[in-house]
Amino acid sequence: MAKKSTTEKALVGIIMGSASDAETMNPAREMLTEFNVRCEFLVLSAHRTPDETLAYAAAAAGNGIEVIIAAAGGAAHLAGVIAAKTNLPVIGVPIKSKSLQGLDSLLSMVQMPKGVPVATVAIDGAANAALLALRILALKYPRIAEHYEHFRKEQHDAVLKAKV
Ligand code: RP5
Repeated sequence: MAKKSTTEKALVGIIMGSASDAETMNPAREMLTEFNVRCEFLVLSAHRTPDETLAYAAAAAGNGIEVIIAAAGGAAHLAGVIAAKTNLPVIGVPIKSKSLQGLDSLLSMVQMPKGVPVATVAIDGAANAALLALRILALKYPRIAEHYEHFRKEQHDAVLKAKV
């Protein structure tokens, strides 16, 4: 497939609750890069930097962001707090925690109250979060839709070619 130019501005915000989440979230950044979609990749905490988190969420759409991916572990309120302050689609990634292996993160994130949706993916599901963001963007950007079809075909062919 011909290489397509990368979007000029960041369309996706990847936010994580701690620098310790960055390694887990790198696959999301890599997936978006593979699709030539720019992203912001930054640490903001619902609990440790609440004012900055709310300010980011409130300004994101005006800054050109179209989808937000929010990752947090433990008492994982980041995605929900961001969703409370923006109308952009918010995808939550529950991060695997040391004490409860991410079950705490998953349950904190997935049980949003009616009226404030967060699309929660699997524990540590960074790549799928990016793919879901790309599917949302593909509704607006034909070249992302085309790239996604190519990705699906490659995945399909790889499964059928697998030697076991
Ligand atoms: C959450 O607590 C973060 O998202 C991270 O997953 C977890 C641990 O954070 P650190 O104590 O490593 O900063 O807020």
